[in-house]
Amino acid sequence: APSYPEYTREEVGRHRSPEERVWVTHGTDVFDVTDFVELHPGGPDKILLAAGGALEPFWALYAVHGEPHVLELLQQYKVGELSPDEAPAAPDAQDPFAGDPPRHPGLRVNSQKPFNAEPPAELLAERFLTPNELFFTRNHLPVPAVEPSSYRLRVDGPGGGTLSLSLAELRSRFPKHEVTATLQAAGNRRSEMSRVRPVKGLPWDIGAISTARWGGARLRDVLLHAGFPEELQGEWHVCFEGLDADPGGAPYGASIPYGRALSPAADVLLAYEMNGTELPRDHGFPVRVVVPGVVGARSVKWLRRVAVSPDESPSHWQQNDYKGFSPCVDWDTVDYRTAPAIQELPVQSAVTQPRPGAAVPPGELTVKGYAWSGGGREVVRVDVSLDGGRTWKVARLMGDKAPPGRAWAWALWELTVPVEAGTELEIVCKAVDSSYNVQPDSVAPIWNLRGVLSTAWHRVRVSVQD
Ligand SMILES: Nc1nc2c(c(=O)[nH]1)N[C@H]1C(S)=C(S)[C@@H](COP(=O)(O)O)O[C@H]1N2
Ligand SMILES: [Mo]
Repeated sequence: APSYPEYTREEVGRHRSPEERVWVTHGTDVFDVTDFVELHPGGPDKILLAAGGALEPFWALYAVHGEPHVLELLQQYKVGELSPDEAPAAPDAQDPFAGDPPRHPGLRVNSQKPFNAEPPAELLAERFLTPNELFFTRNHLPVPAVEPSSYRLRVDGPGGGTLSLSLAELRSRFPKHEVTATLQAAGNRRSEMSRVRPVKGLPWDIGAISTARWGGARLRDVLLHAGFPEELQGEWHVCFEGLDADPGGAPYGASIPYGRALSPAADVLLAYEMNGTELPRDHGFPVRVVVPGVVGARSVKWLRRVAVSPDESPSHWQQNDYKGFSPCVDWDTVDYRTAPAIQELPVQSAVTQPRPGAAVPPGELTVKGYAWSGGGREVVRVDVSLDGGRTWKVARLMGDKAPPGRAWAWALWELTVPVEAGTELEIVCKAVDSSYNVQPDSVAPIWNLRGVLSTAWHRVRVSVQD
């Protein structure tokens, strides 16, 4: 057998583009796949996501790679082996984030501690259900370590008593209900807003949105079991607390109106399953709230307590964050008491393919993307322009028809159009929901200091190769 040179993972990591050569690893083998990039059946953009690192986490997402001929094909590109004395880095005992779970290397990380990351746009709309490993993660604090056998959910009852539910009781006492729902962060597409004027917040691109099939108990069933009525007179809220707490001991918290929590049509879950498996640690293991049609911030993860109150959650994240303001409001004048907490989100859409700055081949171009609206409002149409919004075509919507008013999941869409060599395109998309709500055409008039609710027409400039 030929003997191969040895490389460290760091050395492999320096080969991430066709200019620096494209190296990947599989097992302990190192491959130079530069010449294969253009031949990749899934497209060059997809294989480049793995450049400089291991293939396995990506192959795990796409079953076709499991076939033997794929490994055979790879073998011809072998250039080396990983050095056997590569030791994993020792965890730091002082670091509050040292206990965070491992993550998929394909995620685009916006902040490591706390962990905030989005799936790469190239993979975002490839699947109707986002694989758990790629589902965007929005953490404010370290991920709590929960021992499932000692986990208890506390529900404060109406008469002052409390209900304490183990994970086994939550699973066995209440019927399992399944809902396919998209979660979107309030700050999705914030980076487009910062280009108008700086805003405070994580620089999310278009990927702070993902879709899963959630399984769990209905919040409604648990509250009725605790003794709450179908309806309460006046204003009431259901408040949630997470097991993650800031250094002062304040837990992450949020609330939703009582009516939504009790409505059988609102499908609010205490979820313990995500796409058929137990919740991953980053997404709230062992139990999280899922509030379909509502901003992600209300879907409290690592749920420890549910309470009913005449007031909204006292949490910082309910009171002094996740609210929208006029472009004229700045950090000197903002008064968080004057604006309602964001609940249902406005209609949204984005182009996931091609990516900004791409040079696409002439002939036929397929434009792909997602569209979604809050409050269960179905996306009824997506318009796409290739000339900056002067002329339009209607995209083909893909997805299952939802019951009226309960369209909790996004629609993926695509449009194939002829494109001429040597031209510049400004691709634009905009969605229409079942209430005929539309997206604003530009960002500046909806700019706000926190960079939330960024839903302007999505614009992507590309050139067509000669
Ligand atoms: N306990 C707890 N719940 C939380 C958060 C958090 O930091 N702690 N982040 C919230 C926000 S702002 C969003 S957008 C969603 C993100 O859920 P995901 O990480 O599963 O995508 O979780 C929400 N629930
Ligand atoms: Mo969020």
